[in-house]
Amino acid sequence: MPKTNKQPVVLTIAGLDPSGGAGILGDVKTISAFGCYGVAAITSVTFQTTREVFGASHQTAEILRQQIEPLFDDFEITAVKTGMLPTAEIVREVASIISTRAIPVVVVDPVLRSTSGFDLIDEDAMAAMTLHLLPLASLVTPNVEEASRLAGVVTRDEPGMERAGEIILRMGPCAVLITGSVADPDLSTDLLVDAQGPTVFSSERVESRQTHGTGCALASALACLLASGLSLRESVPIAKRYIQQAILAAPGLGHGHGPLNHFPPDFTTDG
Ligand code: PXL
Repeated sequence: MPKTNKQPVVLTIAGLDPSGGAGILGDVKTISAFGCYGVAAITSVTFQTTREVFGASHQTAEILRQQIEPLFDDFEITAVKTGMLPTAEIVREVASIISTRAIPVVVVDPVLRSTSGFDLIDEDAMAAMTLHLLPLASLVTPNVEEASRLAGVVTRDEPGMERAGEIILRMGPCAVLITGSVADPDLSTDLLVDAQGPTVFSSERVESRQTHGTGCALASALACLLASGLSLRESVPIAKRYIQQAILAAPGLGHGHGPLNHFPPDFTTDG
């Protein structure tokens, strides 16, 4: 009999990007890279390449529930990571499922728009996310544009990011990580805001077009690290280093914003 090796089970509830860089395919690859076991439920089937999103077929709340409920009956799910939640109906369903289960880690990536500029969720979904889902989150991971829209303030510089972080924190999550500050073009600066106050995490920025799905990968990496028992302040630098290595080792596939290498050869979790 093989020795049992209980990996944390991480559920991603997100869209399908058939080109493999973002959404559940990118998430499950990231989850595997962190030694966790990935399970997934599809909120929307998008039609896209690395160049462009052409459209999407959103799932109903009923179809989403039918995917998720059996997973909870079969697995002990340590972390849930949410991505593209395209409609208010879907957001409310996800919030309802999460609120009736004891899930130790809930990471909400408030995906609003694709890198190529396609709106992935509607206005009602954004309002529902603020109202129903953010209060259930251990961590919410907006980029600066998403943070601006959620908080209704400009987040171009560090004081702006801090203000947005505090506004979003008051919506109910335990912590907010705002990513992708452009204040210093040489640095990748993220701001964590939680009950302990604001903390800045900076690393060298990697200039690249191979960035499709970086937000999905960062949120999935954080879900895994938190599921493995690390603190937020331990997890953020590791997740940032993973993204940096995944961009540096990108395979250069497709003709647009290419995918990451979700299994970067030089990456280890211990620095
Ligand atoms: O990177 C944001 C994102 C998230 N989820 C899905 C996507 C995208 C971007 O295209 O397609 C399914």
